[in-house]
Amino acid sequence: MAVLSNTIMLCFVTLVLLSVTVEAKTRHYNFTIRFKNYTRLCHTKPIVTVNGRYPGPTIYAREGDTLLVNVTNHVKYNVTIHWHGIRQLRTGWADGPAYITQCPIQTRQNFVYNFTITGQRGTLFYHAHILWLRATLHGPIVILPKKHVPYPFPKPHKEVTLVLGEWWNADTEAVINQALKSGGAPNASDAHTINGKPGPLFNCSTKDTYALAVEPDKTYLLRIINAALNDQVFFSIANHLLTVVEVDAVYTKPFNTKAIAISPGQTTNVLLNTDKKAGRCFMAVRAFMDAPIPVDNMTAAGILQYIGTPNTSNPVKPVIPKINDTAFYTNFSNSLKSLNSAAFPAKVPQTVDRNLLFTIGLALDSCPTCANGSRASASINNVSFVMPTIALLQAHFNNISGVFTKDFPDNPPTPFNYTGTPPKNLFTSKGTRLTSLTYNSTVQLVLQDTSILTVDNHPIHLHGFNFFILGSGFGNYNPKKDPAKFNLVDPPERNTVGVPTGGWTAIRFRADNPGVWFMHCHLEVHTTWGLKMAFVVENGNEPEQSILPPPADLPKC
Ligand SMILES: *[C@@H]1O[C@H](CO)[C@@H](O)[C@H](O)[C@H]1NC(C)=O
Ligand SMILES: *[C@@H]1O[C@H](CO)[C@@H](O)[C@H](O)[C@H]1NC(C)=O
Ligand SMILES: *[C@@H]1O[C@H](CO)[C@@H](O)[C@H](O)[C@H]1NC(C)=O
Ligand SMILES: *[C@@H]1O[C@H](CO)[C@@H](O)[C@H](O)[C@H]1NC(C)=O
Ligand SMILES: *[C@@H]1O[C@H](CO)[C@@H](O)[C@H](O)[C@H]1NC(C)=O
Ligand SMILES: *[C@@H]1O[C@H](CO)[C@@H](O)[C@H](O)[C@H]1NC(C)=O
Ligand SMILES: *[C@@H]1O[C@H](CO)[C@@H](O)[C@H](O)[C@H]1NC(C)=O
Ligand SMILES: *[C@@H]1O[C@H](CO)[C@@H](O)[C@H](O)[C@H]1NC(C)=O
Ligand SMILES: *[C@@H]1O[C@H](CO)[C@@H](O)[C@H](O)[C@H]1NC(C)=O
Ligand SMILES: *[C@@H]1O[C@H](CO)[C@@H](O)[C@H](O)[C@H]1NC(C)=O
Ligand SMILES: *[C@@H]1O[C@H](CO)[C@@H](O)[C@H](O)[C@H]1NC(C)=O
Ligand SMILES: *[C@@H]1O[C@H](CO)[C@@H](O)[C@H](O)[C@H]1NC(C)=O
Ligand SMILES: [Cu+2]
Repeated sequence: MAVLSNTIMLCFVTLVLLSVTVEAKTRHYNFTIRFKNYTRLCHTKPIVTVNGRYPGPTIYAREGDTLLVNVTNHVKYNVTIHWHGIRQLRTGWADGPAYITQCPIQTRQNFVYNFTITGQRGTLFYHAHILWLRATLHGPIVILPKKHVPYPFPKPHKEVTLVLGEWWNADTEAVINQALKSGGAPNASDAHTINGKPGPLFNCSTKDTYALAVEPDKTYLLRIINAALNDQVFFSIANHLLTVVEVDAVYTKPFNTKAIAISPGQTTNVLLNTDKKAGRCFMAVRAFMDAPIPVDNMTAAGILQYIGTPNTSNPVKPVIPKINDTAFYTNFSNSLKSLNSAAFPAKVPQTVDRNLLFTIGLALDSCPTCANGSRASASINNVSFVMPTIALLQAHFNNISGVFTKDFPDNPPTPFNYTGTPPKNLFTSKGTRLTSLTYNSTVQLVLQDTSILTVDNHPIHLHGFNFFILGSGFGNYNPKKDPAKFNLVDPPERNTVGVPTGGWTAIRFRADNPGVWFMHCHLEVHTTWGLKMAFVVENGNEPEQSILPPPADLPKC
């Protein structure tokens, strides 16, 4: 007995010492996935939520903390949750994309996501990673710096999260199912939203207006998340400049801008100086679309209100770039640079072990039952990805054959003028093909948009890594001329990059995280159509260079 209590005492003392020196905490969250009726634009429908909330509750943590999120599924759909942008070093089991790293959590089942936030601080978000459930199943992740570590910018008076989303009056699963059946594009959303609310520029929506009350002469940190399903957007606040200080949980060199461009999957932290004495100003969200594709082109609005200004005062009109303002989008993207300070260096790989060129774009599949005999499709290097029925990571870890092959092409199978006159055969090939990467190798990947069906801007998201964006341009990537213009010093470091419409983007990353990592377009409709693939990063030679064993409660298929 005495020995036992001594041991307990010892453990206790060690734990206390550890928590004083390391200060890392384990934070517990319960996520109950359930339906709740929500009304927007005069339409009421049951939506899938976390704990009944839309957007979902914010997860707060500090760099170095471990999160234990117990997700219990009480809806009729299979569910998984992805912790978007969290690196998941050696813990790919907790990453979340269904049938890539885990089998889904089935109705009435639960799974505890267990992961540690290492070397990251800033704003990220979580969202469902199955079907179109992330339309309503998403919420912010706020990672504060370690205790006593300041921000590399003036300490804000207050911090605010702004989740940008999309609302459909119809059930979103019905929207995509109808599209897959007909072969055409799914219906666009009925409204964009700010923290779940479309705002007063819609009929029947005045009471669903997000309002932020501010004091004059203060600095606010706005943590902006694009959780929309299919639309890249601009965001602005009338009469105010925004100072960008962080993207995708990586600090940037600060710069001022009238508006930001933000793709689904991206996050942007801005400082807002409330440099007016009083007033009410619209904050606005509008889609960015510079290809001939119909989108939800309505303006969502919220209100920035100086405390003391009467609610009857008319808000200053929103100003926001035009829906097709490619020049603004390009200029904004090119303004982003890593902070690259002594404390936060940009560790850009200066040499390349593996060179990849991936075409990304929209195409067609044959579909005898569809309206035009064909169905919209999407592919990378002409492969439209086929989802397996057991998780790729499980197949990889347990050496189960027949689930996937490691022969994803490094280059387009047939070179052509990618952004010129489309080829005659628009049909894609099918496969569950992966690219194998050696542990700790450096990878350069050029993403090249195609004009096969139509050009479009694709926000490409890589799981398990941040990458550096070395350069981008319009037309076809030129391997002889373009590398001379690459930024190898302070390029932006992100997890999601919008590849220009009819253009290309070159990224680099170090494959230092063993596991199976999904890469896909973060426009959900394009993912559904097959614009996705995965990397297998093989284990290194040392034990700490290998993926950890799967958790005992990992769902089974
Ligand atoms: C989570 O739910 C369990 C019951 O299942 C409860 O004991 C625990 O206190 C809850 N934790 C939090 C952080 O709410
Ligand atoms: C939503 O409202 C409908 C109609 O009132 C009702 O039948 C349904 O049970 C409600 N669903 C939930 C999850 O509350
Ligand atoms: C997770 O939550 C479920 C109930 O929703 C509970 O039965 C289970 O014990 C919880 N698991 C842990 C590890 O807390
Ligand atoms: C979480 O995972 C770590 C390994 O990364 C393991 O040591 C720990 O026991 C796990 N915690 C729980 C509650 O399962
Ligand atoms: C999509 O829009 C069309 C045309 O407005 C409409 O007829 C159809 O019902 C909509 N689909 C869904 C699933 O709401
Ligand atoms: C709101 O309703 C009015 C009158 O019915 C109509 O003219 C206007 O176009 C509607 N606006 C929106 C955004 O639906
Ligand atoms: C005035 O608007 C603010 C938000 O802008 C809101 O919090 C407050 O309740 C409103 N007051 C009245 C009396 O409507
Ligand atoms: C917005 O989109 C709708 C539907 O595609 C279209 O009819 C309308 O003309 C567009 N409005 C503007 C201002 O572009
Ligand atoms: C943007 O759209 C407007 C019409 O809505 C058109 O007049 C203009 O030429 C377009 N700009 C570009 C750069 O395509
Ligand atoms: C590709 O097509 C575009 C558009 O037709 C054309 O401007 C360009 O010169 C072509 N490039 C090559 C290498 O043929
Ligand atoms: C990865 O490679 C870099 C450069 O060669 C080296 O500095 C680093 O130590 C390696 N990391 C691991 C974990 O092997
Ligand atoms: C849920 O996932 C399991 C395992 O993959 C699958 O067998 C089942 O059909 C799925 N259920 C639904 C409703 O999709
Ligand atoms: Cu896309």
